[in-house]
Amino acid sequence: MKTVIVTDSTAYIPKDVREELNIHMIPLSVVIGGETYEEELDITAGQFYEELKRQDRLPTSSQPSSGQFVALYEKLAKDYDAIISIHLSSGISGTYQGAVTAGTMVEGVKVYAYDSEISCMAQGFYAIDAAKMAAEGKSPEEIISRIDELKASLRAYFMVDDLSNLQRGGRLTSAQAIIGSLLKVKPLLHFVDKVIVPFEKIRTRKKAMNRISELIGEDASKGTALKASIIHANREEDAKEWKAELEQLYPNVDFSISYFGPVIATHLGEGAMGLTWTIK
Ligand code: MYR
Repeated sequence: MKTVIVTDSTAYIPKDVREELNIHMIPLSVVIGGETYEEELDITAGQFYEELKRQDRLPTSSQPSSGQFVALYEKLAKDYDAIISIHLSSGISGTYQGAVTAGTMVEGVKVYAYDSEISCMAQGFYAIDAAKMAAEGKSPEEIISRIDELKASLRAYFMVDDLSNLQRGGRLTSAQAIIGSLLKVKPLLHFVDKVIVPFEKIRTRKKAMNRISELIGEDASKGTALKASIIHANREEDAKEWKAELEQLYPNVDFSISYFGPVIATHLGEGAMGLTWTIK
């Protein structure tokens, strides 16, 4: 049984890694300045942040069309028996549902759509491990059971400079009153049951970062080997500094740096920063 991995652009897995591991990527799009761009293909994160400075209207995002899914699955059906298609949380995007629907429309290949219930490099961790296992000839069931294991240990916390983007895009589910009081602070956010909710109210960015550092410390002290990724929205220098601090504190954790690309940054805004980790 030959299995191949598909994920969407919001995993922000660099192109060379995707190519090396044979991970196929389906792009989501952003509309900025009246133009539609498929992220990671027509627009890089760097170009997006530059363009953002020139625009006074906020960008919007959209999921891939079912035609895009069907075209990719049909192409892969020529060479593979199974496709595991791993997507950003169904609580924040219709992309996963698009994969499910397209999976019922193609013949000659079995499509396993997988709801990561998260996004960005957390989803990337799943796709990367899955692709390594697919290359070793593991069955779809074995691969999915490994992704479930990573998911059970996955934690992700992030903060934004300004909550209004998330509010306007309708991706922060909380009572209006709570959101109102959060606007004055830098809340730590996380995912519960596929949607974004506040984790704790914290007043400053530095305190929020220290709190995240404490949280990974709790897991790191249990002795299980962990991999972690700092995710930033155009704050590469801060991300590097934080990585150096975290590496000193937790030498047994394997840290990397990744980014919030155009689609996710449309909702989080420039300056957002987060940390995700799971078992190695
Ligand atoms: C769409 O238009 O379908 C895409 C909507 C994307 C919403 C993104 C909301 C923010 C997600 C933050 C992920 C942080 C992961 C660590």
